[in-house]
Amino acid sequence: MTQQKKELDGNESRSATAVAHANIALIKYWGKRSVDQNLPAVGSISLTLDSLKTETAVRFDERLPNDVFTLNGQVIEGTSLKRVSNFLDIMFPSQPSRPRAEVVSTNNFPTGAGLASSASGFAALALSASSAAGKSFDRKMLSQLARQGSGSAARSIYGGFVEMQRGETNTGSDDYAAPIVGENHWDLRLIVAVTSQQQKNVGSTEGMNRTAETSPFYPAWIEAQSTDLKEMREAIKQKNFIRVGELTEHSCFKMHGLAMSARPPLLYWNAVTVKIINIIRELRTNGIPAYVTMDAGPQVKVLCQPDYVKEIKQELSTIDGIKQLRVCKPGPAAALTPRQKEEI
Ligand code: 2P0
Repeated sequence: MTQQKKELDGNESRSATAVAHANIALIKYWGKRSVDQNLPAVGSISLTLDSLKTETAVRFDERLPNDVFTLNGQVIEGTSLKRVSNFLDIMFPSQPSRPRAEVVSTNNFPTGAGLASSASGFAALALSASSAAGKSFDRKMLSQLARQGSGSAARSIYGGFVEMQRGETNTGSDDYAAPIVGENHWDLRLIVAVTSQQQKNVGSTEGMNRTAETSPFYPAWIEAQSTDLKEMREAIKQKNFIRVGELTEHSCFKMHGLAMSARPPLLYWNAVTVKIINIIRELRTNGIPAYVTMDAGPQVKVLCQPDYVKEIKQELSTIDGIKQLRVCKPGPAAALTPRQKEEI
């Protein structure tokens, strides 16, 4: 994104296509210090995944009367379209009647089901839309932009292990992600067990806000985060698998305990989620190092080393109700595709 491009003006149409990969938080983000600006109340650390991705093509066209958003071949309207339109508005702050856009997006995994589709989605949109609009944004600016679409999307701008920092300013000028180590630093695996393809009942934003307003544990969650982040950063750099695994589970169960303590409580798991958690704990007592993490949905992601994948998959295959198992490796940063500058 260092290349200078002419910004969109006049009667023209410009397009760009980008791919971004989902990321899974090892140290979780939950809670906002500003809802309006989507500023996280805590930092977070994630791993970008190679095989869960979103490809998004954006075409700005002065002749379009409205934005059009297609996701996985379906035209999307209502709140999701509004979220995309609001995001595009941010890119034209001095232009109240910005050119409308056609946004065509494809996820190669279930959408809105706790598999970080908004992370890869808004990261791909930030990159494709800014490129199509001729804006020369560096990675830091892209991360800030993606964050305004979805907090976790700030991390999907980068590959490998990534840290999102909680800023201090009112504007969010210091709320952005940065890489800790790239995707080639450490050959780990994350086995994603899909237990439900359904969209979650309570979205992350609503869940976070409810938690912040009603959980008696929320101040303690905020307080402890910097220690978790520091320990995880060090464990990743040292490639200390057991430490990374323990910290991953600690942050995950702490986040879910926090969410369960909201009023009304948030419970993102189903019976299969719990079965998987128990199987992994059992495997560990039998000497197989593996650790679970769950997000705002019932899917379980199992962190392990490559040598144990076969054995863990075999154990998981004994559980009824797992719809899909996907083995992911550390993945790359968001990137424009070769079709990036299709002029219509
Ligand atoms: C995370 N999650 O760190 C945490 C853990 C889910 C559980 O970030 O409101 O879609 O759009 O900023 O990024 C999912 O929430 O939330 C999320 P918004 P987002 O990955």
